[in-house]
Amino acid sequence: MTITSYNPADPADLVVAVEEPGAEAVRAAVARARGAQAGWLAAGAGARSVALGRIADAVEAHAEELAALVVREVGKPLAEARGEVARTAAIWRYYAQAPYAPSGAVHETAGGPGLLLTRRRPHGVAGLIAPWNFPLAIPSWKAAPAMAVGNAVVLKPAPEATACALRLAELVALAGLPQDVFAVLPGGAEEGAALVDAADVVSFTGSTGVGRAVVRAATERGVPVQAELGGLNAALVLPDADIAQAAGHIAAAVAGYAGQKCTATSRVIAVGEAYGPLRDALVKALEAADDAVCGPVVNAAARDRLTGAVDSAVAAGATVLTGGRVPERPGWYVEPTLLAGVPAEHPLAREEFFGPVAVLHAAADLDAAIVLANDTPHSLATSVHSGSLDVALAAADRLDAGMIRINAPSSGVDFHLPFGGAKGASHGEREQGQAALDFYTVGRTISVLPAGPGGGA
Ligand code: UN1
Repeated sequence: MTITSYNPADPADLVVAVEEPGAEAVRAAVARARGAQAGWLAAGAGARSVALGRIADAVEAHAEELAALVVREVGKPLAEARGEVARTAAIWRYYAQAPYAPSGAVHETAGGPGLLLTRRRPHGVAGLIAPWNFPLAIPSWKAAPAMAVGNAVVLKPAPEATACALRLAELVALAGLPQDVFAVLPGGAEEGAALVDAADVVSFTGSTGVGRAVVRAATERGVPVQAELGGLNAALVLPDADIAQAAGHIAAAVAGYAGQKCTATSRVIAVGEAYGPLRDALVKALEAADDAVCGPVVNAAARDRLTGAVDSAVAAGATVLTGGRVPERPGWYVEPTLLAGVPAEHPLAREEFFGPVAVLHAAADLDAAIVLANDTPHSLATSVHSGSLDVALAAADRLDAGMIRINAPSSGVDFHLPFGGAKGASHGEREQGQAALDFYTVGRTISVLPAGPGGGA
């Protein structure tokens, strides 16, 4: 079988075609990575720090080329692609300091002489399964912390982002990394399953269904696993919000990169009097979201799923406030779309569709808005728009999302802070920041007694 990826803006443009390596090749890559890992750890904090810094340099030195590849392979608008490349370099630079971070602590004994130490050590080989929507940043925010603390890495990218991952591997090699410390194995379900079966620690970002299977398989083997899954993210707009600003942020979170982020907004909840002005401002902002903001969706199946869901919501009584059509042009485009009156149980109001489509709800007051926002197992990122910090912070306490963004789009991530969702949106340790360094290590407790006669029996 061949893995192919096509340009979503120009489906005739084949970006890459590679032979599917198969499960045996994955096992061999993990074995080679395992062979390289001890040397990578033994090289020491200084060597790992320098190597990660060089990867950041290599990404920066090829920034425009990388951004163009992200545009071509996964259809991300250029400004966002450039932003992702800059974030990718920043991620490697941030984790280049992590090898020097303390890896444990010294404790007093409960009684008698001696020392008690804790020390965190790498697991071995990290198996990383990444999605296509952040084809450089997500592999990097998994790989960089794993490598900083001394793991080797085998990455299986999504087929749709194969060329980006292979280019990242070339740049890592250019940075002079020891061989087999960072390997990319393109592939699909077979390679992903083989990686989960062979790695010492597993990190997955992708769909809820596949993620659950990955968690089950890794747990069965007793290896640590984290999974970042789908989000059904709400934006709450209070009557005291700056409505124009809120509409701008929400339009960016609905239509930016055609809504293909697990942090995108798909439910807009207007509280009380905010409804009318927000509806009008949001329709205007979505209609202004052109190719520079929205872009195509990743493939024809994604487009058809989205338009099918919109049509079925309309058949069930919903009103299209804007969008809803497929523009007549080459490429897999869907107009930024806002619907009102979508029945509460309709899939569009309950499931992640991963496209530039949102539903608008009215809530009588903040309490009702919070009940509505929390009524999903996919609680990843929620935005709250209000002129009162007190109100927004109080609301944040009652929202069960993992990421709460006040007067900001639900999408967007601070790469140095823990990232993850509540309830079914995530499994296991957070990604990024200190949480990532914890995830890619396991603690040891070391008890030291004095040697010789003074050391007790
Ligand atoms: C962002 O909002 O900038 O897969 C990043 C995803 C998330 C990352 C979102 N894990 O879309």
